[in-house]
Amino acid sequence: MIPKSILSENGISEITPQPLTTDNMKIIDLRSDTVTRPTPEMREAMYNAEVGDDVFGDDPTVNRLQETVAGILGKEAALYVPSGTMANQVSVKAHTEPGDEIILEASSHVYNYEGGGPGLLSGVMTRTLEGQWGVFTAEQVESSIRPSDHHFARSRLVVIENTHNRHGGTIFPVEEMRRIREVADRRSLSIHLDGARLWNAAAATGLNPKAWADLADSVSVCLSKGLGAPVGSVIAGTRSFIDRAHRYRKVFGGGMRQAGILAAAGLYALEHHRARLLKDHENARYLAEFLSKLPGAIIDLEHVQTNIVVLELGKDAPFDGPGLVKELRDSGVWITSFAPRKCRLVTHLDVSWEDVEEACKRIQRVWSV
Ligand code: TLP
Repeated sequence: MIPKSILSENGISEITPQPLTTDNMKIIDLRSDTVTRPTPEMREAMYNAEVGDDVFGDDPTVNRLQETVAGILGKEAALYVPSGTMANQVSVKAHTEPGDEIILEASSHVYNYEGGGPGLLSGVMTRTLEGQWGVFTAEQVESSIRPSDHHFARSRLVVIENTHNRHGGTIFPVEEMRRIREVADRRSLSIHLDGARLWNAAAATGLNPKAWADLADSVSVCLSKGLGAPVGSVIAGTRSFIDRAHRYRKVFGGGMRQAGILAAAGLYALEHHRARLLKDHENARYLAEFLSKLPGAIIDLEHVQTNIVVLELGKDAPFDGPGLVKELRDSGVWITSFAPRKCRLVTHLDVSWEDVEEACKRIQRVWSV
């Protein structure tokens, strides 16, 4: 228990995060599901965490988190790392040799948002595939594999992102992944699954996360997105792969000491925040349906499958992307723009149903001015 001394009279912890406000207006932060702050119960789990030095392998809470995630994903071993980016980059490094080529979707996180990590950290070339809503096919993979000839880079790894961030939280179908697995086996490639939001794919489909994990050699999952932990991702794979990854985690500076304090939040999140992701999906759908009725707003409702809404601004829309971000920010609704006429709205643990309704009212006002 958190000691009484840091509890206020009503028993609510004084460290309970207060809603962000500006000019007495509650801010509804839809920029990302990474913005969540730990709940009082999660903070209590962190407070009570047993810790040790994880670089020596001594932190019991980190060890428990790793075993738990390996168990959920049906892998031999797992490794706690500070971020999703490190999880992906350590995995690319552990699968490849400099000069190899990795095959990945053109809008993927690993290719677009990780600072050129594959080139910088692993010395690999990238071969991008144009997916449909983030989904590419086994045929595309097969035709992008280079001949085995000393002129060419060695095609080594396929990276699949599920759910797909830039394509609006879309789910990679298990069936297509199985076909890609067959090509990978036949052509000696490995598969890394960037499952930062695999939990959302599982919640939305009712499938076990193993349905995808079984088809990948390595999987990275985030604890600090929809699950609401403050920090951390986990890589899972075979024991020998995780041994290699462990070495690169150290090299990349990701060895942490009493990290059990953070891992405890991850364990709490896995236990308590997975089922509730469906609420975020319902909220995203409501938001998407509302937005789709606004003049000039273009939303493909079929592809709003989880907690991310991509809003395209057509020629009748009153704003471009950055313009809408600015207007809404002044109204206390925070969103992001990732292309001149595209915005992203993400629902999460810190956005209630009432917040979504309120956000719709504010968006309606801004749109009508
Ligand atoms: N995505 C962030 C930003 O970097 C864009 C976000 O707000 O969505 N894989 C996927 C699919 C991701 O969406 C992200 C983060 C990561 C990996 C990296 O995770 P972190 O931020 O923990 O390094």
